[in-house]
Amino acid sequence: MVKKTLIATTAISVGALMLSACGSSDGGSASGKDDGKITMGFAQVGAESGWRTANTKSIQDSAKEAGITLKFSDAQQKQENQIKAIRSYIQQKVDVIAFSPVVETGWDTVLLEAKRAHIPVILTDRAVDSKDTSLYKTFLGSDFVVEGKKAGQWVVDNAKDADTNGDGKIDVVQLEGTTGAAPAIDRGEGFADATKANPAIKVVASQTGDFTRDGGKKVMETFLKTQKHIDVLFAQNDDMGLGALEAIEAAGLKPGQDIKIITVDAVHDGMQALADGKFNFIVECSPLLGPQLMDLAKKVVAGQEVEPRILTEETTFDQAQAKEALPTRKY
Ligand code: GYE
Repeated sequence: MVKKTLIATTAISVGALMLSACGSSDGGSASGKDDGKITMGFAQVGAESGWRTANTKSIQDSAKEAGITLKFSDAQQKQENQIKAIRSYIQQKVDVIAFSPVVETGWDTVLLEAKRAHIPVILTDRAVDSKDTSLYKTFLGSDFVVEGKKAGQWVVDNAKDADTNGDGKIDVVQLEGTTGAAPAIDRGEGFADATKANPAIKVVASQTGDFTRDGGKKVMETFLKTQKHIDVLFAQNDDMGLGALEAIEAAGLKPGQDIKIITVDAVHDGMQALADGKFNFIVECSPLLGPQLMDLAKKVVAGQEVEPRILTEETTFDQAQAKEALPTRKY
């Protein structure tokens, strides 16, 4: 465990030097346990999707590469499990805590406990809605509102095609992510915002599929039973879209043709469905946050200032672009 005697206001460029210089004040070592290594406690959301699997691998691989000792926990999509994990990391006196909050609300108490224990916290992937932004050092991840807007913009730009029964109305069903999660809230908001441009586009049903294939399949089955006609499905991640494919095919409809499908993530199976013509458009959300996260961890442990918000760079894919990108896709 690295000693936290460093002064945060010191110039950024000398931060790394300070780490070794300050350590010498307590017996010649930069670390309380003599190996100079940083220990990170990481409280992961779960293993709900292909995105999450790729994200976990990225974090584990990059920790190894960066020489950071990783304590990793899987909360199975439950906030109480994440809070428990964070408390245990505080007790174990890790050097830095990173986590991807399953939902936005309800973090202030445990984050305050970390702050009082002088353990810096980095948010990765998902945001919290805490008013007190001093409770964490930075937030690394995507802009989910922009992702939702890109998805909605596709419907606006392809309105003629998206009206699959040609009745002048574009009836959209939406599979939402986990209720209360930042990507579910923000993608929904972005989509609604972009589609306002065309009054013919209406979200006629919207329900959570919890970001899982199974959830996507079950909810889509209900939509297919309850809706007279569906022109477009907006699934807030690939996995729910992939689950919905099964329901659509089982109902005797052609995904990608009878129902246009837009998803978010661009994980391998989603990209395959897009290349196969079963999805129509994917908004990319990169799960490969590990390298940047380890870099930030080193900086905050060294007491350096970091940007409070670090955005991931992302693109979009249509069917032709998916075909081209698939062979070299890493996840
Ligand atoms: O889109 C979804 C996952 O928080 C960005 O969580 C992440 C989302 C991702 O389950 O597939």
